[in-house]
Amino acid sequence: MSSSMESLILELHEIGAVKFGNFKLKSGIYSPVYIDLRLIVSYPSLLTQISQTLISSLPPYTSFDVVCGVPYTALPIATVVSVSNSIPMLMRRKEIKDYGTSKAIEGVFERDQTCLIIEDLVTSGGSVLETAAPLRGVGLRVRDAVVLIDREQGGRENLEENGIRLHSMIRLTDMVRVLREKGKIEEGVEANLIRFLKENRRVSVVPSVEKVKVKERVLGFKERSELCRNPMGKKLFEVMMKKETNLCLAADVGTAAELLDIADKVGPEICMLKTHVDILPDFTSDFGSKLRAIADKHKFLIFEDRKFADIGNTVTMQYEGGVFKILEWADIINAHIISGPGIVDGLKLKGLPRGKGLLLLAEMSSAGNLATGDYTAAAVKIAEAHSDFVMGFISVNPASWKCGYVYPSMIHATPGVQMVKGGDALGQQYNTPHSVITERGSDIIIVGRGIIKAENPAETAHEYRLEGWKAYLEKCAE
Ligand code: S5P
Repeated sequence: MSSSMESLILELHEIGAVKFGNFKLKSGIYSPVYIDLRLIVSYPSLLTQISQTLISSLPPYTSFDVVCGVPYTALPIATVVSVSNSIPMLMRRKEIKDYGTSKAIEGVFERDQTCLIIEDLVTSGGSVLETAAPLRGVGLRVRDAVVLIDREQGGRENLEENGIRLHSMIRLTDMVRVLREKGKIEEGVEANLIRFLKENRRVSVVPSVEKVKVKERVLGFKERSELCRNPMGKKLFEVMMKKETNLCLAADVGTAAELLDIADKVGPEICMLKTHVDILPDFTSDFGSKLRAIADKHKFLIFEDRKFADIGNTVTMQYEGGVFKILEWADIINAHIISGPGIVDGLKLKGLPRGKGLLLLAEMSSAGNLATGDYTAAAVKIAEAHSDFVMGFISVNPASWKCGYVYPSMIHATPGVQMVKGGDALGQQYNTPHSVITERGSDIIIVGRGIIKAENPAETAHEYRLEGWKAYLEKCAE
């Protein structure tokens, strides 16, 4: 360790930014060391020294166009870095207000520019991820984060898993060693800390989901797929881009034989085929493998519209067992949130290890349905907390959602779509592909009777596909 780094450590100790004792941390665990870097604003020369060393400690391969500090403690550090190196800075708002022009990210930038995140202290890396999410949400690239002190409790690994390299100036163990060598702390204190770090090696984080204001920016499927944490969501974005289709067929036909037949005919036009397997009188245990062969041939994903709604424990059995064994063959399933977040935990237990994805029913298309307002908002909250498994929503008008955000990594699939606005005799309500994608803010049109009752389903599916994709391109060009 260089002598300037040693003197920096001693100075931090001197001003009381590093304390030893027994402290309760944000995560609830007790730590023998407490680091409070908020004080450095009172020591301008120390702040300057930290800011200069942060930048000069970066390996030469790191390149960036802008810097952004993690609010709040790192904001002054980022400001000094920006001013003294003439690198433009961005600011992330912790709260996005529903009024005025406030945005998640303040400052001037261009999509595809690279942003370096600056942080004072990293434990799990959760705060860095919370700042990376909105930056990535507006199209910026985030590859590196630089931190003054790394507590060595999994931050490096958690960030690595999210595509961010962590560069730390000082590691906690080095800091404590220097303080012991300089006689500032007893040997026992150092041993105590090493034991604590061994026992608390990895503080886990639930990565936060990117959100941007509804009107802020429309990202394309390619950029959105990069933000996606659920592997099936990523795959769906990729299928849509490759095949240039955002059409899902709701294959509500009378028999399994008819379903397999229409799947083969319409397969080239769709990104996803939706089944209601419990309506098929001739269902046999090889249905899944037969449908899978057709899906592989035409490169579409299989979505079983099971609408799970029970408690977590029950849905694990419904998903995996019974006659249908949905887990074996369906790529994607959906669930109501009426029973609370436990349903997602249950389905995730079975589905996530096998790379599956879940759509939450945040809204419904039928007249008088109760999935509105606070209910929809609750679905969004649950999705946010499970962005590793929830890949998106069944929604009808996400552009009108009160929260005022869009989640670029989450896919919206909308049922109740026909070429002409209208409805059926049992409460179904239809909107056109164009209005669903452009005005209502959805990504995928789910079409059933509009295609299966047509004289030539394959030809009609082709027309829906062109309409849906044209609307998507129009939205991107806005
Ligand atoms: O709110 C909803 C949710 C779903 S998944 N409204 C719906 O209509 N669906 C499904 O979409 C429904 O179960 C059916 O399979 C399909 C719509 O079919 P269509 O014939 O009315 O296009």
